[in-house]
Amino acid sequence: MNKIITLNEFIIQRQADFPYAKGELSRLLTHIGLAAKVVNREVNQAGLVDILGSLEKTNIQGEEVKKLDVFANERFINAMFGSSEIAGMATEERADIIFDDTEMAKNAKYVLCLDPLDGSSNIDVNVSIGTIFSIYRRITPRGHKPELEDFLQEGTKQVAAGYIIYGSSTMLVYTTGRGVNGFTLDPSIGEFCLSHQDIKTPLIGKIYSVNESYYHSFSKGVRKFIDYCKEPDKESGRPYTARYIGSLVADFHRNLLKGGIYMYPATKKHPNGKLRLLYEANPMAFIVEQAGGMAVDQKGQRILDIKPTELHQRVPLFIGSRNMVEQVMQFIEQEDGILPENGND
Ligand code: P6P
Repeated sequence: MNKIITLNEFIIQRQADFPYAKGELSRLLTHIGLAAKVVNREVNQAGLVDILGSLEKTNIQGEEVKKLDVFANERFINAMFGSSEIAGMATEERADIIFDDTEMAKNAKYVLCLDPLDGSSNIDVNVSIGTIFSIYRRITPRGHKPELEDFLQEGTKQVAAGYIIYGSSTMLVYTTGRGVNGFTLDPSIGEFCLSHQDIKTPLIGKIYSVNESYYHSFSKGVRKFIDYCKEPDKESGRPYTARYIGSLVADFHRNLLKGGIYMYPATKKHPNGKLRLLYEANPMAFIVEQAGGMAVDQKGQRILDIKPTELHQRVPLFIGSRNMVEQVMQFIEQEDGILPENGND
């Protein structure tokens, strides 16, 4: 019988990969695992306790705030500052960066960008949702509170990124730049156990994930690619399969394992797409590239190379199997030119 390797054992084993790290990153990842277990418990009980539904208010994004959004946000904030390894955080639920005015936090090495509960509109109907995190080394001097520039770093500067998917089973998937590994929560022992070692996404995908209700609002190149996915063609295995759950973490995770592309293109309503660069696109781009995939914006620019200018800036996202990302970029280039117009009338 294979030996069970828990998340903590794995992190410690891999710590040798980071000679410069004296265990801070390991402790931080361990605390993320702890926060994930707490949120998982609430997500799984959500139907039983008064934590479903809305708080009848909107967040800074103008989106309806679910009770679980706030719960997850607060749990991760507490766990992260409790790790004493984080100087500050940027989360979807807060307009500005959050920091802990203690000497311990001011001297911490890392900052964290977080989407505490992505896809939470699905929680009331029991569809998988997730938490997405991205970790950077701060660039301003330690001993002081972090500044905005600590968070506006290119995605290539991430030291770690990952997500937790609260689904039929709860998984934590992360990378520190040496491959992607997945851990499944074993509720009987309350531990995340290594279940998907060194994940590689299929280079050839046959699943496309996009909200087709916006079809007429997409650029011509995007529309042409969607038409291409639907055209029967035995040789290339088309029509491809359409799968869209409306929860990035769930759609991304399925495509990561099975191959496919997730797209959130520019539309009239969302000229820069809907997904945020810092705590959705960048962490998923780090993971998919480590797994052999590709992630670009609608100009074909590598997501990880984008220099952020705002904390909550949005970016069009095309992410997944290399062949499908290259295919859609060819349609965009030939139909829309290099800088495609945003959306159609
Ligand atoms: P739409 C959830 O709000 C989210 O950020 C992603 O998880 C999901 O893929 C997308 O938005 C769904 O957006 O416009 O298709 O409902």
